[in-house]
Amino acid sequence: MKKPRIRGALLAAAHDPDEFPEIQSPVVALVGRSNVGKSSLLNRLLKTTAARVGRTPGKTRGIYFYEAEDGHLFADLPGAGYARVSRAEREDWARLARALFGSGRVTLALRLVDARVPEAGVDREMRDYLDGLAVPVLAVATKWDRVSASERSRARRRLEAVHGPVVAVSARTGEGIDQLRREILRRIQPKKDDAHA
Ligand SMILES: Nc1nc2c(ncn2[C@@H]2O[C@H](COP(=O)(O)OP(=O)(O)OP(=O)(O)O)[C@@H](O)[C@H]2O)c(=O)[nH]1
Ligand SMILES: [Mg+2]
Repeated sequence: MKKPRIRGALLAAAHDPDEFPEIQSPVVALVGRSNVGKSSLLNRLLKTTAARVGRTPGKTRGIYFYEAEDGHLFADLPGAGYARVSRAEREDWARLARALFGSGRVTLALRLVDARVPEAGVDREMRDYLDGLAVPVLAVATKWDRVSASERSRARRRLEAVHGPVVAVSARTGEGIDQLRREILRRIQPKKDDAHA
């Protein structure tokens, strides 16, 4: 009998590529430096509290795969490049990321940046990393609630000068989440014409 699946459920926690689940659906990967808000955003997108959120950077260790209600998967990656992580942990990140993107199943990468920090060094590393892959990328500015109303247009201009169009979201208030969900679906769903080809 087929195992009943709970929406937004954790499918696998992989600390090694050997532990990846069998991937048959498109994968949306969340990439960004430690503490940028990947897991918090994921909880909002999934309407769960399944993903572990932390005050201490480096909360997410392996790649966590979740099943979204729209049929695709989300992959929550560990935070990249946090200064205190060891060389071994950096190598782990690279190995996991290489295996994930090498699977050919990642149809979209959400590249998260902090709305108040146009581009930290690690963000640039992530941008270069993703630019080297043939994966579509959507830039997402997190913690938008921390940008005051009077600062918002200036903050957006600064972000977009570096990243191009960004979707600004707050996992705290839920602002921008519906828009992000729509953008994700628009990018991962096959176009109507292709479906009949
Ligand atoms: N104000 C505000 N705080 C947020 C938001 N999203 C996340 N945070 C806070 O930022 C911290 C880090 O959030 P996480 O979701 O664990 O970040 P992460 O990118 O998954 O971190 P790692 O797993 O360590 O890579 C936590 O203290 C969150 O409560 C947001 O939209 N607004
Ligand atoms: Mg996390």
